[in-house]
Amino acid sequence: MAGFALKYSSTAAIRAPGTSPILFKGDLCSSIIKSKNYGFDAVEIHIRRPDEIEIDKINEYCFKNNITISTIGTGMSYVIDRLSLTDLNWQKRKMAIERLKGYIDLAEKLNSGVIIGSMRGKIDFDNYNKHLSVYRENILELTDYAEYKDVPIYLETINRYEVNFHNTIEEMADFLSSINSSRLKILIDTFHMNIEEADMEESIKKYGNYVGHVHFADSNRRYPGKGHISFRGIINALIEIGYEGYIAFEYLPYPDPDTAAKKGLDYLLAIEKSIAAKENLLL
Ligand SMILES: [Mn+2]
Repeated sequence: MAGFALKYSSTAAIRAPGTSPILFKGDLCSSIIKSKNYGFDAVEIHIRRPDEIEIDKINEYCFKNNITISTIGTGMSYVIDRLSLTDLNWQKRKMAIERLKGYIDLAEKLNSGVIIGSMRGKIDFDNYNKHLSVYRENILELTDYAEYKDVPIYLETINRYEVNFHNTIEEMADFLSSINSSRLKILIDTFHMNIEEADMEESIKKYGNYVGHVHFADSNRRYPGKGHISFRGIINALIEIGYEGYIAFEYLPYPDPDTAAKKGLDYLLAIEKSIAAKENLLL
């Protein structure tokens, strides 16, 4: 957004339950136009299968409206199809890998990144080492493929009630440094951070080099400003680390998608404006 430091993405899905944290539902091309009209810089699309969208049409709409597809959300492949990278059944794991390679192929064509969040799966602690070892193998295979396709992968740090391992940014950063791929970064999500991080701003500053993508939602998964997270602090931390990626609005479309989109954007842009004004005063 002109004059502002940060870039914002809406979230869109063709189909999703009303209770999922996605702003716009229905035809993706309409959501692209809507996002542009609200002032978003990009759209994050959440899709179940990589082959369910018309790539050329999406690219054409993005080009015409001067907007991009920042990221592809893959959570539906776990929520609906139960595909995960920690599944101890090798056939299911193979299906998860194939699905994710499909998302990477799509991302290459849309010039986007791929999110791996829920697809990390849930593990049982009696088999912790087995789960973690197949997980590592799978992530290595996917990062190799992503490097070859030149597509970034964003591994999401998720709270313990949804994914039961690597819940803090520190744990995720440790895992990433053991993988050591230039295409693998962390997706930080304020809703999850609010549950897991001792100090959200400090974590962002400390692990800034690892951060590749950001999800914004307030403490209650509503639009920023509707809960108790300090977005001023978060925005300051992101500016301080020189964050250049996108911030996607992954929150509940309450009371309705349009109000939620507008209120969230207005709130964050007002914070950015006041930070910029303060900086000018100090000069
Ligand atoms: Mn998220």
